Amino acid sequence: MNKPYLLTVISVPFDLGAGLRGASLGPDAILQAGLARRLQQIGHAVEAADFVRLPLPPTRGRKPTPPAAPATAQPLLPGQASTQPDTNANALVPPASRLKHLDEVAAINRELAHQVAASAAGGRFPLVLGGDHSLAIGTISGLAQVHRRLGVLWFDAHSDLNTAETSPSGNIHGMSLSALLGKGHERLTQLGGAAPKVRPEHVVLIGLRDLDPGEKALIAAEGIRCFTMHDIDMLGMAKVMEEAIRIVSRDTDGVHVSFDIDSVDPVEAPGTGTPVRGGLSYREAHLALELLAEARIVTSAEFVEVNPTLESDGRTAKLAVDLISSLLGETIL
Ligand code: HAR
Ligand code: MN
Ligand code: MN
Ligand code: MN
Repeated sequence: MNKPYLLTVISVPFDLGAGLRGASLGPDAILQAGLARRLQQIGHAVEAADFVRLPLPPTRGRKPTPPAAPATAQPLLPGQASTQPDTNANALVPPASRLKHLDEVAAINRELAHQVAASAAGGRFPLVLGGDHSLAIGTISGLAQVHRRLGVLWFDAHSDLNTAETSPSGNIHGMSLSALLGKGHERLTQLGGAAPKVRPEHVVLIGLRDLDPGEKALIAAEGIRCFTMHDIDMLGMAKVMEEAIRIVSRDTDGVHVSFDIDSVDPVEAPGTGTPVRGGLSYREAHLALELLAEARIVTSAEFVEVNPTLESDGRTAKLAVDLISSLLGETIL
C-alpha cells in the first residue's frame, strides 16, 4: 500500500446542527463497527493516543441525546414548521434567531477547529467522525489555518449552502458550506479565523439532488462546480472524479473530503436524518473514494450524518467504515 498516514481520529458526538437528534451517536457506532482494526489492516499505525473525543459544550434548550428515537421519527421537510419552539416567531426576526443552537454549534466548532489545526500543523491526517454536518465549519476552519488554499470535495445529497435568510429549517447543518465560503452569520463565517476559509473555485460538490432556491442562486452567483446525480448518471463516476480531482488539486495546497453519508442512496445508508432517494450506489461511492486514494491528493477527511437511532442493523455505520477504508487506501486485490 501507499505510505501510511499518521492519523488523528477525532470523534465529535454533536447533533444540534441537525433537525433530528441521534447523529451524536455516529462516532461510537463507526468505531464499534471496527474502524481501528480496518485501519490497521490497511497498514496505518493507529494507537490509542491517536483517537481523540471532543467533550460536548453544555447544551441549552435541548436535553442530551435520548437512547433511541422512535423509528417513525421524520426529518423536517423543507418549509415545514420546526417542532422546536420558535421564541421569536412573529417579531421582526433577526437572523441569529433563525440559526438554531448557534451558541452550541459555535462552541463545538471552535474546539474542533483547534484540534484539527493542531493535527494538520503536526503533519498528520485529521479524520473527523460526526456528528452532523455543521461540524464541517470547525473542521475546515481548522484546516484553513494550515492550508491557505484548501481544495474541498463535498459529497452530499444537499449543498448546505443556505444562510439564515434562505434556510427553510434554521438547521445549521444546511448552512455549513456557505459559512465556509464567507456567506452567512459572522459567528460562523469568522469562526477560527477570517472569512473566507475556502474559495468557490476550489470547491466541488458531488451527489446533489435536493437543493433550496437560495442555494441554487448562490451556486450560480459563485460559479461553484457541482456534479448532481443527473451528471453522475450521464458521465459515470469515473469521469466525474477525473474532473473533480483536477479542480480541487489545481492551485491548492491540500484537499479535504467532506463526506455526508446521505450522499449515498438510502437503500445503503438508511441511518441518516435527511435521506433523499436516488443517491450514490454502494459502488459509485466506493469508486469515488478509491480514485481519490489512487490520486494521493487527500490530506484530511470527515464522515458525518450517520444516525444509528434511525436503523436497527448498523448498516450505515458499517458503510462508513467501508468508505473510510477505501479513501485511506484499502484495495480489492
Ligand atoms: N436544505 C435543507 C436545509 O437547509 C436540508 C439540509 C439538510 N441536511 C443535511 N445536510 N443533512 O446536508 O434545512
Ligand atoms: Mn440551544
Ligand atoms: Mn450535508
Ligand atoms: Mn446532506
